[in-house]
Amino acid sequence: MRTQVAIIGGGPSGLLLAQLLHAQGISSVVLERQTRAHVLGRIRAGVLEQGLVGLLEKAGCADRLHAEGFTHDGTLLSYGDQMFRVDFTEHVGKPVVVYGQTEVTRDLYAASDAAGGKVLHSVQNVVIDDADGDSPSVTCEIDGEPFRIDCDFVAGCDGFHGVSRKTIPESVRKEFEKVYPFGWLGVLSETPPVNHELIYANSPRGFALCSMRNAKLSRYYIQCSLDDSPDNWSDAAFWDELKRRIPEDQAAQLITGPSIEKSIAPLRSFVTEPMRWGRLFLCGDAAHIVPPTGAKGLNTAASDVHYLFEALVAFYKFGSTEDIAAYSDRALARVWKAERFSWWFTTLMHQFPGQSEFDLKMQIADLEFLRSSASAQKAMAENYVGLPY
Ligand code: RFL
Ligand code: PHB
Repeated sequence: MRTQVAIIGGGPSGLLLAQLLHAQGISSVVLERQTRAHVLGRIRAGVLEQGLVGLLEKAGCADRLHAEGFTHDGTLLSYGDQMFRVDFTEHVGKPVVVYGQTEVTRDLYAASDAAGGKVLHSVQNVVIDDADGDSPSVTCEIDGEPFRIDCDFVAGCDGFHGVSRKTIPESVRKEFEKVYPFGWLGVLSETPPVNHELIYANSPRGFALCSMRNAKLSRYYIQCSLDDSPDNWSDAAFWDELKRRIPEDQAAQLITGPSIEKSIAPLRSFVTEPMRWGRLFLCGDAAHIVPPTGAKGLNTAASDVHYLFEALVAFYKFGSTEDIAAYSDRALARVWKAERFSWWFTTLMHQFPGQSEFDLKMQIADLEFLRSSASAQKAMAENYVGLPY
């Protein structure tokens, strides 16, 4: 089979790129290792920057997002008994939208189905060949049968554990990593959110986050140890611990109920450079990971998709290779700023094993500065709503 762009990975990056290309008449095939049901069963991001909303509009799949998503003009931060609000619209004139990644992915699949898009599932043993030559190809197995795609370009949208990044020779690739000594235990429950905005809480017992998917579906996280397991946490124990980590008045109004999903995610900062090798481009989690504090993962994946889409359109419409050559530098310039923000916000809000009294004082001083300084709030808001593409 032949296509213009072979896309490895049918998560949000791969599906969004495919839809944007389709709207420009550029053909693609998406190869996804899992079933569609598996991809749609993953509970992940919940906060979308305007940049991602704009891309979804351009891809023709933002109708449900506009109907069901919630505009958030600010967020709450707490430490000790203090709680304060950072107002995004006041400081930078832009809100964020709360709409689950699962729903974004569902909408992208629906748009792909409507457009007759080619998304092949349960694809095994993907190998990318000749990515640094003029005619790359991708081989794999589908239902045990060999399958080959010849293409002009390969987009590696296959997440942190995919094959695309590892296709770039080690002599070319440089990786930067920071692993945090804790994880997030997340719970999804069919209960109304405790507050109409998100609450990021720094407590002596560890970080907590109160988030949501809609008016009847809440998403809560608590910092946990890396060797912990969701099986160690009954629903009652989770709610008790969450209540101890958020301000008393919020805990008093928290409505609890049975969890419908419970999982632990490790926290990591990771970047690989470069993000292009010949005709292979890395996009999203395949190239970088942020800790979830600050909600930058999916949004940074979206900015990669934007730069890659622009580069491919310039190539196919005008024969220009300038943007293709610039892709890695352009994407990385924004990626590193999102990495910095996510690292800063994670460091500010979590308890670190072995943290000294001095380190704790620094966290509190940083939080008090943020609470009292309009310019510090503006800098936070600017990063939270998303830096320009
Ligand atoms: P994905 O979503 O991992 O999709 C990659 C796809 O590639 C497939 N794949 C392969 N396919 C073929 N062959 C192979 N060899 C393959 N290997 C893998 C996989 O099955 C998968 O379907 O990467 P993508 O598309 O780059 O999207 C990135 C986002 O998923 C990720 O950055 C966010 O979920 C991170 N994240 C958040 N980001 C935000 O912007 N805002 C948030 O509020 C937010 N909250 C979160 C998060 C991530 C979390 N976890 C669990 C990691 C909260 C959590 C708890
Ligand atoms: C979520 O709702 O899953 C969520 C929200 C904000 C974050 C991370 C995760 O910073």
